[in-house]
Amino acid sequence: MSDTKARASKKGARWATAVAHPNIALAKYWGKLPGDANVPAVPSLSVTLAGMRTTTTVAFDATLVDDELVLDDQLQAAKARAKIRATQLLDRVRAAASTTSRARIVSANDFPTASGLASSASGFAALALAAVHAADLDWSAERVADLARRSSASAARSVFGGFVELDSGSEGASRVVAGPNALDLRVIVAVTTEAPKSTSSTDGMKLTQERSPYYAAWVADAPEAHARMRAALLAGDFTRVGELAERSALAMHACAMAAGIVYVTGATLAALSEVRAMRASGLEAYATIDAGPHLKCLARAADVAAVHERLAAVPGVVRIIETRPGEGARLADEDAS
Ligand code: 2P0
Repeated sequence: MSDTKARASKKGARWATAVAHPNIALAKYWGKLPGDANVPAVPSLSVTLAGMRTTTTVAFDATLVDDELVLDDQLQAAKARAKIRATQLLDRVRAAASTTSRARIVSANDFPTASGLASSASGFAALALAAVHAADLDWSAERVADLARRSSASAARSVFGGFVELDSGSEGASRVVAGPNALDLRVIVAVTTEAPKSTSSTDGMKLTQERSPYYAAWVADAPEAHARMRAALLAGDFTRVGELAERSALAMHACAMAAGIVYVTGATLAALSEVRAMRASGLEAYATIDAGPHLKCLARAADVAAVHERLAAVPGVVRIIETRPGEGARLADEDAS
């Protein structure tokens, strides 16, 4: 269905359903600029991952006295972090649409929520797109991404498909760098737990900024690391992208660890060792790790089966998810996948 037709058919209905995928940063962001606009302190470059998805419906309803958020079948308490952030996003949409209606949000992930698999990225990207359409606002993807970024910075990147960058600086804008087929890349996720993580990204970043003796060095290094990643990606250089991605992840974690923030577990480190053993044995794979204990392995399409088998055998790895570069956020009735 075309965008125009989708909007026309929803006119007056005041609800919309959107789907979005998580993304993982190949060049990481960690830390925020001062102020309350939620702008990253460093630029980042990510890949949006088909193979995991969030589906979110927003329905404005004038009879509701408060917004409601049902996340993975659980009604969230008024004080829950996700509920507060969702209401803040809806407040921005209500202001733009000149409405006071509260909304019911029903959101579901087909992968572990809040455990470092970027569920807040896909969650707020899907929420932003669904809310904007439910309110009948005719916004560009860039404006939807700006809305999503204010709730969770990495969510701006999930609005777009393929390889996406998110700026630091006053604007915190995001854009596509290259389409999903720009690089022969697959991402094999080694899930190490289904449980939520103990320290949120927001809190982990704040503590890192306050306490890490290496934070200034991280901020000084990251723009150049991002520029090198961008160049390697545009050159189609898988090896260089992999090397830079592993370096970025380890630099981020080293900086956070120096502040006492430890997201990795024994299983994460065992998986990292296995990825390095793969390389030593001629299987070219690289590791990246986000604000949680899972390991994401970067490999070429032809090597996915071999990487899957070796990661699945690592003690502490509970299951494997195979993903590939995918599309950005879209309305459910435009979803062909
Ligand atoms: C990233 N992460 O670039 C980095 C690397 C996790 C590790 O962005 O505070 O959900 O909600 O804006 O964007 C995760 O943090 O943080 C993240 P908030 P966000 O992908």
